[in-house]
Amino acid sequence: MSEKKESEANEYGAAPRSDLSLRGVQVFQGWLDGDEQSALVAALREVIRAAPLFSPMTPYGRPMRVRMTSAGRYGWYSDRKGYRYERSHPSGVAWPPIPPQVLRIWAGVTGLARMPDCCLVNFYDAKARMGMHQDRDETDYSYPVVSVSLGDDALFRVGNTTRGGKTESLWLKSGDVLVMGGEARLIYHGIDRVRPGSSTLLPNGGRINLTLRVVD
Ligand SMILES: O=C(O)CCC(=O)C(=O)O
Ligand SMILES: [Mn+2]
Repeated sequence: MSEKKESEANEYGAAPRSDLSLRGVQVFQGWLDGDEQSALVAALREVIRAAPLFSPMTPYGRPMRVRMTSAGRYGWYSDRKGYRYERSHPSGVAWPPIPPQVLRIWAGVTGLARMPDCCLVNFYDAKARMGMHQDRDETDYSYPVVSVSLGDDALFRVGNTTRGGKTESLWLKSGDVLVMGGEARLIYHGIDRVRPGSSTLLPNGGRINLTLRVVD
C-alpha cells in the first residue's frame, strides 16, 4: 500500500474519500499498483484452483457469459431456482478463504471492522458482458459493495436505483476499486464490454472482477 492510502484509511475508522464519484459510486482509480495487482492475481489463482470457475445458469435458463467462482463463507450462485448465496462450490467443496490481500482492500476503502462474507470472482473473456442489475441478494444494505478490476479495461455503466432512465459510463482499468454504498448501494450497474488486449496483467488476456459483499 502507498503512504497516501495508509494516511487516508483509518484502521477501523472513517473511510477515505475517493477523488471521483459517479452517481454516488465512489471510484478509487489506481488503488492497486502493478505489484499489488500481480500479487492479487497469484492469490486468485489459488482460489480458482480450489474452486474452479463455472458458468451459472440464469433463472431464465441461459448460461451466464461471465465465468465465476467465490471465496469466503458464502459464494454467489444462480440457477433456475434464482439468485442466492451457497455454502459450497457446485462440486461440493467449501469455498476457499478470502485472500488477505482482498480483505486489505475492503478495510482500506470502507474503514469497516466487519469483513465481507463473500468475494465473488468474475472472469470476463473478450466477449463477456454483464447486464444492468442491482446487487440485492444480501440481508443488510447498510454495508457497501466493493468491486475490484484486474486485467483488461471494462466499460462500466451506472443507472439509477430503479430500473431504466438515463445512464452514465466509465472505463474501469486494472487496479481500480469501486465502492457502492449509501444512496448508491442499490444502484443499477453493468459491464457493457471489455477492451481486449488493453492490459498485460493476465497472460492470456481477459478481465477479473472481484465483488466483495457482507451477506448476512
Ligand atoms: O464486473 C464488474 O465490474 C461488475 C460485477 C458485478 O456487478 C457483479 O458481479 O454483481
Ligand atoms: Mn453487481
